[in-house]
Amino acid sequence: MKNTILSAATFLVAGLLLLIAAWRVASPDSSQRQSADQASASGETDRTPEKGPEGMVWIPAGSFVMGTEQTMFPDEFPPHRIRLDGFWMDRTEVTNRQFAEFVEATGYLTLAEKPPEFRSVKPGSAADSLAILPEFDTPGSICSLPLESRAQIDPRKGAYSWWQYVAGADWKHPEGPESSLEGRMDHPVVHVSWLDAAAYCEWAGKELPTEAQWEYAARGGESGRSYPWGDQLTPRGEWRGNIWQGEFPVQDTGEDGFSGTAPVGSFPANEWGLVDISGNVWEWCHDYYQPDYYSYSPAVNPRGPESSHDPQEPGIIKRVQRGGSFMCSDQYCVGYRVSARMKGEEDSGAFHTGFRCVINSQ
Ligand SMILES: [Ca+2]
Ligand SMILES: [Ca+2]
Repeated sequence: MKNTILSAATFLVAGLLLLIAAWRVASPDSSQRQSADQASASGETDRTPEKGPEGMVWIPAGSFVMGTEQTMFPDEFPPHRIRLDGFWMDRTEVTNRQFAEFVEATGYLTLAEKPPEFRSVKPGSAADSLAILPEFDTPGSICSLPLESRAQIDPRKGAYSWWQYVAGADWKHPEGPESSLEGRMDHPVVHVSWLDAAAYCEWAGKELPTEAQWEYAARGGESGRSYPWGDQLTPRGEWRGNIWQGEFPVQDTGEDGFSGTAPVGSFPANEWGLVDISGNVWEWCHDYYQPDYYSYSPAVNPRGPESSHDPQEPGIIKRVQRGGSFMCSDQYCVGYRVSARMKGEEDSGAFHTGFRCVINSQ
């Protein structure tokens, strides 16, 4: 699990690449721009169910172009047409209130609340021989610590200067043992691993969205756009999601109204009624992560590769994360682009990572 710290460092590399790429994403490829057609994967016309589960919206069957050419990130390439059946999706990220109901009903303990173990290491890999360092051998999770200036960034540590393992940080203590959920029950739950999110979904009778479902839903029926709300980051000067403004990682000015997480639904929904699909917190998807999956992904209802493979950390089992978070800025991560892919080891959460669920129609 402590490899999450290494994963956090990849944000830095990714951020630099994205900075280079940022000029390219400003004008999406109009050749990809088209509405999803409204036919199910089996070819039958999709009918919107009259009434669905509470807090969920119907995402109609259709097809779309997944991925983009407008990127320097090879894992978003090649763009390819995908057809999906319709499904229900949570309108919001799962909130602390909802997660508390699950914990109250089941007594579930998240992994951040338990003694650390390596649960996401591939047997026989080089990582299999790693030992948990003493300073990490206590329950906790990953937080970004505030810096007073960029002078506090240690060049030898890089992103480790602000991403740190905090003992006692968990979903009930988002910034560590002195913090609480007071006033934050309608904020998205954080510090949940993929395994925790999957446990919640099973209890709720739901599933994590596949990566294809997530991107299709985020695009709201438009294949070529950069963001869930269109092609401009701030149309008419308005912020449409909770991300980072100001000098990263020193000062989040909260120009969009929020530093840190926001109550779900604080920003307008996309065409299909989804809020915070980009920004606020990263969202776990069902799929294992492989950077080249798009080159051989099936065209109908893809559910991800059979196993994970991240060349940067081949011994670690990783799942896909989508949508960026309140920590993403145009200086650094731009993970709030609808095509942007991220990965995280499946046994680790962080203070900017949550999830939402789906119910499949079949
Ligand atoms: Ca913000
Ligand atoms: Ca989100």
